[in-house]
Amino acid sequence: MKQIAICPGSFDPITNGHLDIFERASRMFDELIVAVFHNPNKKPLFTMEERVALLAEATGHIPNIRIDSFSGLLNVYVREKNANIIVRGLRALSDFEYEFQRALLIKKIDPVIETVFMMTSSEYSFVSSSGIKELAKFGGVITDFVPSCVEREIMRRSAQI
Ligand code: COD
Repeated sequence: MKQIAICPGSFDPITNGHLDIFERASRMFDELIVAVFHNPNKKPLFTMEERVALLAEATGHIPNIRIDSFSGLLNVYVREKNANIIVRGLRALSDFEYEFQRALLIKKIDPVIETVFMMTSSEYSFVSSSGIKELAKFGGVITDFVPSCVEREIMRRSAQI
């Protein structure tokens, strides 16, 4: 049976930390679906369509990856895609506490679904979407931390950040 894994997130915007997780996870599963969550309570910098387009551009070199979006409960979406694995990245101990609780909650409501954690690569351990936006807002250089398409779009709209 084809092993499909889901990598859910806000990806506002995708960073090299996310990309590193996608590249490594795509080698572990037959298909990796990167799913952008539509959160009605958040005002993202990039619209859903923009985040999907940036993810598609940045991951064009990964053959078995698909970019999608979803709203509502993650476990329902995972089942809709005939998957049973959620991939999450871990940076620090603070990530672990949050992720551990969420993984246990998902396991409780849907025991078939497994959450797989991947450690960040050390060079990206401090990279976050919010940190990148703050760096860009105050004129910092973000070249080393995001795919070039993201740098281009952030620079283009730097007045809005
Ligand atoms: N290195 C490695 N991993 C990283 C890095 C990095 N530098 N930066 C981020 N990551 C990882 C994060 O730890 C995360 O695993 C993933 O990349 C995505 O990160 P974000 O910040 O873009 O996404 P989140 O954490 O905001 O995503 C939250 C979800 C959308 C997954 C969550 O809100 C959700 O599941 N919503 C659906 C509603 C639902 O079902 N809720 C109940 C579930 S219990």
